[in-house]
Amino acid sequence: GHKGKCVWFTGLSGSGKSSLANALEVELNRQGYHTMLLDGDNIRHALCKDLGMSQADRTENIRRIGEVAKLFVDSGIMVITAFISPFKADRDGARALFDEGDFIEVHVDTPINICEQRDPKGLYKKAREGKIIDFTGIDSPYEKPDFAEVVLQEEKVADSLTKILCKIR
Ligand code: GGZ
Repeated sequence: GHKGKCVWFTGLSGSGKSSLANALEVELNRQGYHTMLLDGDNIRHALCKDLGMSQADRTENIRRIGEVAKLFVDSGIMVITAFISPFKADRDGARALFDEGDFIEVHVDTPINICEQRDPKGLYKKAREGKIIDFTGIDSPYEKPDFAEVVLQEEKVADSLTKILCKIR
């Protein structure tokens, strides 16, 4: 394809955003799409390493990610972003940069108790102990989307990918 789009994952820490984003990238590559995955590794540790987890810093994080995604989309690349992006206004700000239909919001709607059970990095435990403050879902809010192009609720990865690919076409 020659037209880029942005697949914007949102959801709690441990919801499965990163795994799904990676699986989506593999599938899109298999289908011949040129992709760019924006995640903590290439954004939080690089372009946004000056930012923390306050509301203002998260807002600025998402603003920069939206602008970077827009640049790649304009060059014809399929962009996948995997950030909590907890604030509705910030996600809508990113959405506003794109043409209608080019921004696909994917809400990975895994309940917090499941995310906390998984706790792959032990962050929920630390947040409960007060060793991490401003943790999303514990003492920092997550604003669920009122409208997302795709809502995923603990489905098989293959089914999730099918739903997303449907919206890309
Ligand atoms: C939430 C935090 C926090 C706090 C560190 N709250 O699941 P992870 O570990 O690998 O991904 C989370 C990531 C959050 O960064 P984002 O850039 O996605 O957040 S935002 O979109 O709100 O800007 C989590 C880890 O960093 N982490 N501290 N306080 N998650």
